[in-house]
Amino acid sequence: MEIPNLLKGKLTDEMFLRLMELKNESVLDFLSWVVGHCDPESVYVLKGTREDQEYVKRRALETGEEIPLRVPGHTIHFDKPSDQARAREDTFILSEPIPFVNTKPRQEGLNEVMELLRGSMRGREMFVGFYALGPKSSPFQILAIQVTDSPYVIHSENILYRSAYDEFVKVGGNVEFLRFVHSKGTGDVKKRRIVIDFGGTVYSVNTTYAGNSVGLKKLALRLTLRRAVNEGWLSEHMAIVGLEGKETTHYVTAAFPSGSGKTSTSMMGKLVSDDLAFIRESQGIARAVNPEIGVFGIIQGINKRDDPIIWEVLHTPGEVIFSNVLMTESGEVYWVGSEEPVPRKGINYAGEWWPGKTNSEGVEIPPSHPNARFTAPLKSFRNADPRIDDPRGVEIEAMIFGVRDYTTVVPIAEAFSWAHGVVTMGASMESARTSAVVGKLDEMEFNPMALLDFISVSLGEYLRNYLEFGKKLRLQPRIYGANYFLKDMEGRYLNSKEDKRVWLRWITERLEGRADHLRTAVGLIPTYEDLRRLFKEVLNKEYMKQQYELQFSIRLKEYKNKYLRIRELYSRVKDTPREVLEILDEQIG
Ligand code: SPV
Ligand code: MN
Repeated sequence: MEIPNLLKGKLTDEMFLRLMELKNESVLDFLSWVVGHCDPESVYVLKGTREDQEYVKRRALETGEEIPLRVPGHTIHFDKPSDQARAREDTFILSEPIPFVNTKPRQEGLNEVMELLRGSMRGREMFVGFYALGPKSSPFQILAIQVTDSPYVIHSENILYRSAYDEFVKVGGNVEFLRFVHSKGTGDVKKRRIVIDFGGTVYSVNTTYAGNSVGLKKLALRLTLRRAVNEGWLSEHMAIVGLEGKETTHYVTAAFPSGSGKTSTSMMGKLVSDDLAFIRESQGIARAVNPEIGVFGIIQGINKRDDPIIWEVLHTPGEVIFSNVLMTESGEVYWVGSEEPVPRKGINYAGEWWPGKTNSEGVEIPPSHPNARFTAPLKSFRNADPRIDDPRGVEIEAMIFGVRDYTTVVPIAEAFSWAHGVVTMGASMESARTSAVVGKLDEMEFNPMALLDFISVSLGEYLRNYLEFGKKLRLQPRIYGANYFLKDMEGRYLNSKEDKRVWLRWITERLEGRADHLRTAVGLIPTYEDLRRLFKEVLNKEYMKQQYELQFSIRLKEYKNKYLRIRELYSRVKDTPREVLEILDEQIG
């Protein structure tokens, strides 16, 4: 094995040895190519040791990408004002056209991003990180390499993913791995590009927002989703949470569009995952793992009363990166919805901030961006499940599909069957847009399984795989549709934030055969008697018949229109499985 001179010239002796130890030609080829094309000043190869982690953090501070805060271990990072969320318009999958997906012809997309990446790391240090998605040495494991000129990005990767240099060494030359190339570039957001090549590489340039730059998160999801569809498993945008039952813990998955209650749901039980899940069939059982080991969560609205666990993480010494919140002179942070006094001045993503400050269009700048976030390791959360690294995964008994829907969907309902749930709850999700993506707020969007932004195959193929996956299972998870956002005719929310505890308890009791149901046209709903009991037991609240009727009357006209819209969409997707249309037809009635 030989390291090409171009690459060798950027390495210290120690880094040279680290690369040699891998005994892997394809890693060397890949890195030589990046170095040749992006031209960094030097290359730091991470083994994932404590010293490496400390070095990256130090570099993040030295380059100014992170600023230390008052609480030890806490830092803050700012993205550009127009780089605060997932950038749909600038994200391309290189392939033939796929319905609902932003695609570009391969050569055109590659040419464009290569041009933007050429020399983009000049004068900067390049980091090379080795990671695993999923528990190491497990059947779920997928290896990946992140290359970036941003210490903030590699710091985030270190918090969010399992370091796996040792796995690369163990598997040696034959190892397959995903590749992520990121460069801050010139920082010109107008030239932001995120380009997904099914050859196994994702390129990202002129952006730092973690959803666009931290490769192993949503960029990897496009690659793993496609692989899952080809191999017969599921790679999903779902939390995994353990609900305590009478005798055992019941693990459930929860898919919600960003900003619609997924993280808070995952705090209401034992936390395995707050965002992503790999689900495989083993001996007839659906088993799930978290590809990640950290949380990149929305911070707006987190307060001590509603989110005590997250609150604690955000106020305890330990590793936390805040992004795009307000920082005060004394190194404190403030975010909207924290129920703390608003500081009179500070620094935020748009520079100096004071109450009433407006941008160039005269629009008031909030102290923290609505998509401001925190990055923290799972192990900091006191509800972290001890089975996070279980190589077999946890057995999934139920799947929740939740929407942000003001007009139609009942707070909680159980599907008649796996296929009914997959089609009428998962594949039929429509949800109001939130700040997690660039675009007009509150517009209703079709968002099947909360992953339309990440889908990388035809929806028909994706659903075929889903339905077939269920057929392999001896114990099919029950499926639930949830909606925490239903409003009455006057536009008032019909539920409070904490009510979701009751819906989760109902699911738990259903799984244990302790709660009853009422059969409706759209699914099985709780009875008034059970909910009255559960509201008392869980929240110590009275629950009135009238509330129940407002929340659980089936709005048939709205439902029918919803399913007509959904059917129309699927009838335009050429490879929609016939079963999907049949189930929708039956639902429309
Ligand atoms: C989400 O918005 O769903 C996230 C953050 O998990 S991002 O990485 O931007 O997708
Ligand atoms: Mn997400």
